[in-house]
Amino acid sequence: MSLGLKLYGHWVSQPARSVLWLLHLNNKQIGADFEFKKVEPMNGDTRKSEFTTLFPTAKSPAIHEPDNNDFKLAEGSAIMQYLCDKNEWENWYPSSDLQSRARVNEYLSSHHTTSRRCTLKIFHPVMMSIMKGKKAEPLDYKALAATSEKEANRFSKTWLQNGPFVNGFEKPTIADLFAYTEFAQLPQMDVLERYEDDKVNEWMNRMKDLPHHNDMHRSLLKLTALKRKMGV
Ligand SMILES: N[C@@H](CCC(=O)N[C@@H](CS)C(=O)NCC(=O)O)C(=O)O
Repeated sequence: MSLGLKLYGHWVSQPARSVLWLLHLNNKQIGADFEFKKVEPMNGDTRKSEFTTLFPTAKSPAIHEPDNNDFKLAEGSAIMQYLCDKNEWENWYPSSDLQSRARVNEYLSSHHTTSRRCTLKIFHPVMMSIMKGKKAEPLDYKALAATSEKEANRFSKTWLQNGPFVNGFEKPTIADLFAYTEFAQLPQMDVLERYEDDKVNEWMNRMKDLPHHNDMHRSLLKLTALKRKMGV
């Protein structure tokens, strides 16, 4: 039986977790409402031809709706925008108020050159060190923590000054789901205990209270347990 929607991704991937969280927050369950197809970026799965023929961007997350004109879409933010529009999840991505929608888009447009640096500059070296195990060069965690503080501080000054959620919203939107997986992973992986910027910590606490938070981050915490065991 086709469930209509196939989501390709991995639980450790930040944008994949944001998409999975959005689906769960809207009562969409794996196996009941959509199919979750695990792709392991570290094994090069996203560069294999079975994946790239469907998704030439060679990155996950990506979705496929075989019964809907064989629709295929990659890029976490584009997927979240599409799912919200299609399912009328107005509270996560406003459609009737153009200015509210534009404020969500404003954050999403900046994400890859700002918050995403948490993954590129900090998460990736930690991940590589877990993968190399004993052969890994010791990481400079002090420097990684300092970089994390810099990114969090910039995020706070740009996006958390005008309200409890990103860009002045009273309730979380897909912008928060997208940003959270970037910033939360650093304390989750022991890069630092908490951020110096209280606005960031308070925002993270509000996000932690959302349903399904712990389920969405279970794999990352398992990875941290492995990292601790290996002493890297
Ligand atoms: N801009 C993309 C980034 C996606 C991305 O970086 N995906 C990683 C996993 S987190 C990936 O598939 N990497 C595989 C590779 O680079 O070969 C998005 O926001 O969805």
